[in-house]
Amino acid sequence: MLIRRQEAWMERESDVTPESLYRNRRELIRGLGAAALAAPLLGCGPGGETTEKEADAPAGRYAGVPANSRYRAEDAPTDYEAATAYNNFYEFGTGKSDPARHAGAMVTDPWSVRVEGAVERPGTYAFDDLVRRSDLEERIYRHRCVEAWSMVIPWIGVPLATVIARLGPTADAKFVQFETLADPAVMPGLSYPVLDWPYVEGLRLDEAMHPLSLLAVGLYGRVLPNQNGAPLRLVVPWKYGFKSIKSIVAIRFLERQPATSWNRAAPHEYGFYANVNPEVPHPRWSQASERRIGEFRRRKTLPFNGYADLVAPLYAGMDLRRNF
Ligand SMILES: Nc1nc2c(c(=O)[nH]1)N[C@H]1C(S)=C(S)[C@@H](COP(=O)(O)O)O[C@H]1N2
Ligand SMILES: [Mo]
Repeated sequence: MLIRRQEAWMERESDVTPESLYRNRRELIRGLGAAALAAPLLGCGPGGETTEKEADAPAGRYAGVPANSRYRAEDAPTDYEAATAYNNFYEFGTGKSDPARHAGAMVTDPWSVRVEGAVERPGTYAFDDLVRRSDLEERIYRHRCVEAWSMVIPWIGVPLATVIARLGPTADAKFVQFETLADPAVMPGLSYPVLDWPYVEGLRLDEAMHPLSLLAVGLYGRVLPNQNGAPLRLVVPWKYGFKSIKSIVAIRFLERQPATSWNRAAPHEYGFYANVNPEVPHPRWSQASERRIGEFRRRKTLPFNGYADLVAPLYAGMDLRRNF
């Protein structure tokens, strides 16, 4: 059953026509232009709740957050429309449009995150205590799903290392595990045993501390839409997208390598590391190329999703075919 569902991934891709993805490109570009102009006026307004209306406005809550010029993929960003309408968030269903349809019911404010395990300052943290406005920066990252489609997304977030350093992992902490909300009242996907809920993911501590690892709270200058993992999701751009766990409610510091959802579901198909690697095919499809959403021709997939110069040293001496 599990295998069937996963094969359905590939087929569902054809549901999204190039037309629907291109539809709003012009509108988006105009919108972003307006946002950039409006930022000095609107960007520093009072904080507080961002309604759906506000998120749709030209300048979102995070307009004016400084761009980090070191981390700007040169590729053109994917349409906002596509990035927020074509999602994987299985708690809301396995179809690509299920998250956008259902995730609005998830309450993301107030939000708190449990910090547990081998850490000096464990406890339950309110969102604003974990992520401060002054932490935030914009980074444009490539985003490569294990299903062989990709996007380019301007995220707003805080380096994961900044948050972890404040929490103070102890010498025993070698890994970090993250856990997603699992609320059957708002997540219809939890009724199906596609994965063992709650969704969990993990990184080695040095991967988590790597400057590329980001805790995202927004995209395109706006608050993260629920379907993209509001209010707080991981972004690890050199790994397949399933590592970038959404709507995080717990961060756990551990001595041993933690369980991770897709690895537990199909260990021969989804490794713990899940580094983007065009040379290691998924057992049921090639990873040598990808379909960039909004483009017609496939692109070659790059080792570590194009971030090899920054992250390859993390894996020195490892056999990346075994540790896939
Ligand atoms: N909790 C949770 N996190 C998740 C997923 C999920 O189903 N549940 N899907 C993953 C997968 S497979 C991908 S490709 C990305 C998709 O992120 P996006 O919808 O913002 O593009 O989220 C990842 N994080
Ligand atoms: Mo994915």
